[in-house]
Amino acid sequence: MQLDFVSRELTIKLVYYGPALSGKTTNLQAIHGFSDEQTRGRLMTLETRDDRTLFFDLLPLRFRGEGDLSVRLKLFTVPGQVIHASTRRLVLQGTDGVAFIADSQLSETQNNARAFLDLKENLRFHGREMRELPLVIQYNKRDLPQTRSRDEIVQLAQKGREPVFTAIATQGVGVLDTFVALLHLTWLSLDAAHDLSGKFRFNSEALLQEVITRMGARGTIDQFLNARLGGQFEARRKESGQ
Ligand SMILES: Nc1nc2c(ncn2[C@@H]2O[C@H](COP(=O)(O)OP(=O)(O)OP(=O)(O)O)[C@@H](O)[C@H]2O)c(=O)[nH]1
Ligand SMILES: [Mg+2]
Repeated sequence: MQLDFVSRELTIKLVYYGPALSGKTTNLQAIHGFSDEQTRGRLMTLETRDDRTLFFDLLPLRFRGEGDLSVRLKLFTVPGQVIHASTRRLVLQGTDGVAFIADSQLSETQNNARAFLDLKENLRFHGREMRELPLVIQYNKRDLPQTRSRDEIVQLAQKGREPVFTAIATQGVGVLDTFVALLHLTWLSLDAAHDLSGKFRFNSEALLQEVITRMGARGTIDQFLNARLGGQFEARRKESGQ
């Protein structure tokens, strides 16, 4: 998080993490597609011919907010391929929240687990613990055959602490639920650590509602948050004010 006192602007960094080809870039493309012109900046992607992120993607978004702060979001993706380990570590630095994009296909189970462990290790490298990080999980590619069953995902979700969502990112399904939940959780953590709502009369509900509206969606914040299959929304206190 960065706070510019002169322009009264808060910048929040969010990272989409996960195994190769799980749909991280596709999530950002969908968010870019939903956002109105005032909100979205240029989506910067750097890909090889076969769709694979080489370095990272970055999508900047801007919201008016309410109270004394406007909000900029920087959404990053990491490159999922195993060989890009050092880039993932770099991109993760100073992040305020993470969306873990898992691939629902049964054949990808091991790759999901490996990437989750990789996330944990890279957080540790930066002196941070996963349980303190605002984290949401998305099981993407629900349209494909031979995926984990919904019941199985519900069971996993109910065992864990992190809110879990399902998605078909190529169709935009579930993308906003994941994003709204991540922003909600991240805000709770930042607010718990820095009392932003007290200091700046900032209203996080107004921000989330603005996000939903500017993405051309209908519905209440609760409807988005309630799309989760399990897990909880609770503030995770940050150990440092990065
Ligand atoms: N059928 C299906 N395909 C998807 C879905 N989401 C993404 N894809 C496809 O999966 C491929 C990989 O998607 P990307 O978004 O590039 O994956 P990534 O996670 O960014 O991959 P890396 O950059 O290599 O880490 C692309 O061909 C997408 O169109 C989905 O929900 N369903
Ligand atoms: Mg990518």
